[in-house]
Amino acid sequence: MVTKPPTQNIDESQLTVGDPKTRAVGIPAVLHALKMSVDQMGAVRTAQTLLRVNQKDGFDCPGCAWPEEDKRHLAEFCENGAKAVAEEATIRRVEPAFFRENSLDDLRSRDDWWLGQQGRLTTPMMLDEGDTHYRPISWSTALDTIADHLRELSDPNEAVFYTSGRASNESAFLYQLLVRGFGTNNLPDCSNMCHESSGSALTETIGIGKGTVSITDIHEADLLIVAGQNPGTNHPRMLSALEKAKKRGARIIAINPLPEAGLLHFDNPQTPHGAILGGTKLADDFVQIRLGGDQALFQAIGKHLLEQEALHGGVVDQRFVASHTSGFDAYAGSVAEVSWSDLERATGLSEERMRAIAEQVRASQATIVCWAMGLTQHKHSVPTLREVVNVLLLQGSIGRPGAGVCPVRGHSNVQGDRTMGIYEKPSESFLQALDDAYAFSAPREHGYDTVAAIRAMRDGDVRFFMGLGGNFVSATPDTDVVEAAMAKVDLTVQISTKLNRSHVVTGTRAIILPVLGRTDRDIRKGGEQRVTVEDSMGAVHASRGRLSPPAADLLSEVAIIAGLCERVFRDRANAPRADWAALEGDYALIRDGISRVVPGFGDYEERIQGGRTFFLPNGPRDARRFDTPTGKAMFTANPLEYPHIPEGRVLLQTLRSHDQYNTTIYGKDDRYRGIHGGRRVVLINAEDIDDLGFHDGDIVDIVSEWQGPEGREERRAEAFRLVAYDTPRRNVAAYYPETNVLVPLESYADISGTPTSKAVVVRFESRG
Ligand SMILES: Nc1nc2c(c(=O)[nH]1)N[C@H]1C(S)=C(S)[C@@H](COP(=O)(O)OP(=O)(O)OC[C@H]3O[C@@H](n4cnc5c(=O)[nH]c(N)nc54)[C@H](O)[C@@H]3O)O[C@H]1N2
Ligand SMILES: Nc1nc2c(c(=O)[nH]1)N[C@H]1C(S)=C(S)[C@@H](COP(=O)(O)OP(=O)(O)OC[C@H]3O[C@@H](n4cnc5c(=O)[nH]c(N)nc54)[C@H](O)[C@@H]3O)O[C@H]1N2
Ligand SMILES: [Mo]
Repeated sequence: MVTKPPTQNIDESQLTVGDPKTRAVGIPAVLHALKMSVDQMGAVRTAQTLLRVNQKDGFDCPGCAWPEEDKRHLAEFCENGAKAVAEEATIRRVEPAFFRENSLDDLRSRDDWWLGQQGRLTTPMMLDEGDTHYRPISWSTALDTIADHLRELSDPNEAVFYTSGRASNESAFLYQLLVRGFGTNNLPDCSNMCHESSGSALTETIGIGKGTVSITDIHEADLLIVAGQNPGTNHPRMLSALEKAKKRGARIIAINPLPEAGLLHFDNPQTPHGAILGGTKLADDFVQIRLGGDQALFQAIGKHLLEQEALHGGVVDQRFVASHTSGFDAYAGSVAEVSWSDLERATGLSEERMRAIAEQVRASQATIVCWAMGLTQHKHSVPTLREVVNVLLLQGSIGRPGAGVCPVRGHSNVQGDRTMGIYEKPSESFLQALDDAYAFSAPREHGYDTVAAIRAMRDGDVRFFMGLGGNFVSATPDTDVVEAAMAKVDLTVQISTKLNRSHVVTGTRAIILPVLGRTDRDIRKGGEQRVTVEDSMGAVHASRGRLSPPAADLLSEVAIIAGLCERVFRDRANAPRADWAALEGDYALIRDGISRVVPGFGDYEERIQGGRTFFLPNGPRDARRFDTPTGKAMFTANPLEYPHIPEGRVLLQTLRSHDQYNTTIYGKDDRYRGIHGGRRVVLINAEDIDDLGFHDGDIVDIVSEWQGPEGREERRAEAFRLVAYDTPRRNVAAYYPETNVLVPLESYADISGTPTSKAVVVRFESRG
């Protein structure tokens, strides 16, 4: 079976384009969120639910990983958090009758928006070889079938276990134990496509793959640089923190090819000032950089700072550099050599402009750089982030108040999942601790990351795939390749809350295991359970669902995984030892296991009582301790890289609209960018439309071009409307996941392996 992502059932006839907004949130956002919530949940459940988001005894917002403020508002939610909650807490249901009425072929002709709109999954479903429809099965048959299949593999490395970032600490920890107990490290995760570049660059340079700031640091910073991030849509609660910093006198520099509304202006709906009086101007300086120009910009800042140091002194924190860093000379040499004309070409900014930006950095006593996908999804993302670290190290802006690195994570527990060992390259110390705690010997050989897993599936080396959440088929690059690869697997299993494309593009056999979400009450034998999560700033806290679950016998992620452990490890000589039924009945027993394996979780249970939050240890932040080979923070010298765009071509970034959560599409509007009623648009500079011989509003195919080992490869996404937009010349933007079909599997970041979702060379073709 080779399928094609659907285009036939998509109606874009209502698409309209208006003026983009220059300010974010305000009352319209609140009304919009409430309307969607009431549509999905009804009025009573809306009230019950939204008041519980991010409260001390409520549930953690599944929207994003931005931390909560210490002093919580009664309704600590944002428009897009409310949408994420409504999507999960919907009263719509996908029951066995739905699968009787809709064949697999019908479902394959639907896009992720339609699939998601059908509601919560309620019953385990199975698709046998040759079946045209899924049919219901019992929980025990489902889990037995999976365990039997795993037992029959000739090598544990024929199995792949994917994780998305909503899994709690408890389920993620148990999942990696299942996988390693079974005998493989094939644990690709969404992080491979997300902040892997941040993890790679930070581990190497400062000795920890995480950010070094807390929310208080954000409030106390002198200068906040927000690069490659669209917080107004993707981390709206961050705007309140930026506003607070601003009120204390911080400057904000926004670095982005697009003038995103949330970067420019914020109307905080929770204060009268924002709701009525016109809100806060956020960015003092908007830097409209070219796609992939950030490495050059940070080199330029470093170059200017070093020149000023040589002329006048007082710029570089000499004490910090001497005592806490290594590699300074090589770094200084590399930026001295790079030419301003190359930096200008890479960024699209003049030398004068870049020096003016650098002057703002020089004037700051405490600088924080925040970033997201605009910096991590390029071929040269790791060197780009090393340059960010270089600039901060020059001024000693790491490990002191109001200063540091702030990779802003996506999924609400993606950082926690990695802490729990969801990683294809686990450290020896982690594995040793796991072995000791569970009396077995975990495999040492590294496993597949996301790109490697797809290759192995494509090549017929994988016979089993399981997804703990997520939507592997739609989220990964090179959709056609992935769909064909999925079909080569014998059994694909998805543990999911909602229907998505990964349930309908399957292996020979497929199983859907419906699961409780964050908002659902989780009662197991030992009583009502809570789970824990880690936010983007390394703070851990509990989350407890409050709503009645979509079906009475729905299991939690923990219960499903514990059931599999029980079955897979039965009669196995080298397998983790634990009382799986007891763990399933009381998650505190899992937390006890975590506290024995993962550093920083001592007294876990006590530290999360009463809604309390605790911080995990962080060497750079806590004590300017850098756990690198030299024991110091490392300056690095990185040759300048930036994308080269061939004649007649443009560079495409794939991004999120305001109405989606990754592959979950809430609706077809992108309010801040002025797009309504459709998603198949390309935002492009008006002069480029002219130069390429098209007109604003033309419908075109997007064709990506990639030089593969066997010559030039082409990939096509059909029927997109060209929309004139304020973006740099030859830099265009279109929504993910519709454009994932264009991203070549082999186009990924050096070192981190993250697909280059923000840099795809494309051309346009008129449609016949
Ligand atoms: N509502 C909502 N919230 C979400 C998500 C969601 O889909 N919806 N997804 C969650 C997840 S998993 C993640 S990872 C985050 C994603 O959060 P973001 O990273 O904000 O998401 P993107 O839409 O990919 O936006 C990328 C931004 O970077 C800019 N950009 C692109 N290329 C470059 C570049 O080369 N340089 C610079 N300086 N800027 C560039 C784009 O113009 C855009 O503003 O959000 C999380 N939160
Ligand atoms: N072209 C392009 N591709 C990208 C990106 C991009 O910017 N451009 N961004 C990348 C990034 S940053 C990321 S993080 C990935 C996201 O990749 P994924 O994490 O794989 O995708 P999501 O769309 O977040 O997954 C949504 C599905 O998760 C399931 N789900 C939701 N909540 C729960 C839960 O509590 N438990 C369980 N078990 N399941 C649940 C639902 O069934 C839902 O359909 O996509 C990546 N792909
Ligand atoms: Mo992400």
